[in-house]
Amino acid sequence: MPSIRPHPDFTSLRELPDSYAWNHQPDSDYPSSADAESVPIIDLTDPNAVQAIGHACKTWGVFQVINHGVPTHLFDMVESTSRDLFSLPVNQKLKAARSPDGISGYGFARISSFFSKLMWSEGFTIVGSPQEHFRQLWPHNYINHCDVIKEYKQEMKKLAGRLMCLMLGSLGITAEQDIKWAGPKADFNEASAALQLNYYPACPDPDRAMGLAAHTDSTLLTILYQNNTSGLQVLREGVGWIKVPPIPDALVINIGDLMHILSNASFPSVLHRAMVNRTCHRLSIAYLYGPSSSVKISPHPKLVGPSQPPLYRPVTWNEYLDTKAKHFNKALSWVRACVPLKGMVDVNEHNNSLKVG
Ligand SMILES: O=C(O)CCC(=O)C(=O)O
Repeated sequence: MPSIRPHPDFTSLRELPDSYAWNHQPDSDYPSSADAESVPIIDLTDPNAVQAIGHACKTWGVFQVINHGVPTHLFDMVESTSRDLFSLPVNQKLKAARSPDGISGYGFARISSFFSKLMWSEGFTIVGSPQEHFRQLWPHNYINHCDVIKEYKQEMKKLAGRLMCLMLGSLGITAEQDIKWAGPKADFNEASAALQLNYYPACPDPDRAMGLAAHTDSTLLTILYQNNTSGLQVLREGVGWIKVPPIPDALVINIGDLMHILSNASFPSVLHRAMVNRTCHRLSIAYLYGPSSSVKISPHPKLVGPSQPPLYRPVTWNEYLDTKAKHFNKALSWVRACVPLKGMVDVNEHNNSLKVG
């Protein structure tokens, strides 16, 4: 992964360098019918939230949640830590650079190696404690920033456990009875996660640039916070790219590849990308949530039967990440257990054939 080569100082560029110029034509990406479609917004205090979530997961693979219980001040704090981080001088940020075979630290988008053009963004990945890296970045002030990240991750973990119960509940699966790895309290306490901070500077030629290329997440689910600048788009089957506008205090929830497997393809993992903006920079913070390392994810037995064979073989998160690192958006087809029955469509394969990169 080309994580060490620094980006130029984005703020000094008046033109888009050729290495950042993508060949896409954004206008043709938006069919007029896209205007009528918008990603569902679900109020978690609504008594019908389970049904609404089930419907959104099946038909979109993405939705926004409001009234989720995460305190607003935490978004302000994590946004402020991210802003402080990305506004450091490049040489300072490089002290916490992701190592060539590592995951944590500062660098280009990790999917960069699959594309010939560069993405107009910087990222910082946190797995476990960020203390060692943060100490390099802010020798005198790292503890406050570590505390913010710790608190944010704790809140996200609680919300992710709750969302798991709601999503699975919509499929008739009860965490307490049907998912051993949900733990004795059925709160998915042993789950693993990474936090991905993304920064998209303002760009002199946004129509030709790409913030983060189209991809699905390798997670069970992802909880995305975006600041008040738009940029996120999801691919809607048969329609095209749909913008996901920022809503104050809302969080975007994406279905990831592992949930697609666990649901035996009932839930599509959503293809998404981030575009950039001429005047405003954008920040997003993705909580990437998956099972603990020993758990094998496979289609749930309740969703398998004579007319519904298991479509995927069991995989751990690490095995799947290795497959994704080799095959990127085709990784799901590498863990296929059998050919789909006549008439069944694998939405993910269909998405991949529509638009990747
Ligand atoms: O910035 C965004 O809106 C998308 C971020 C994302 O897809 C990711 O971090 O994987």
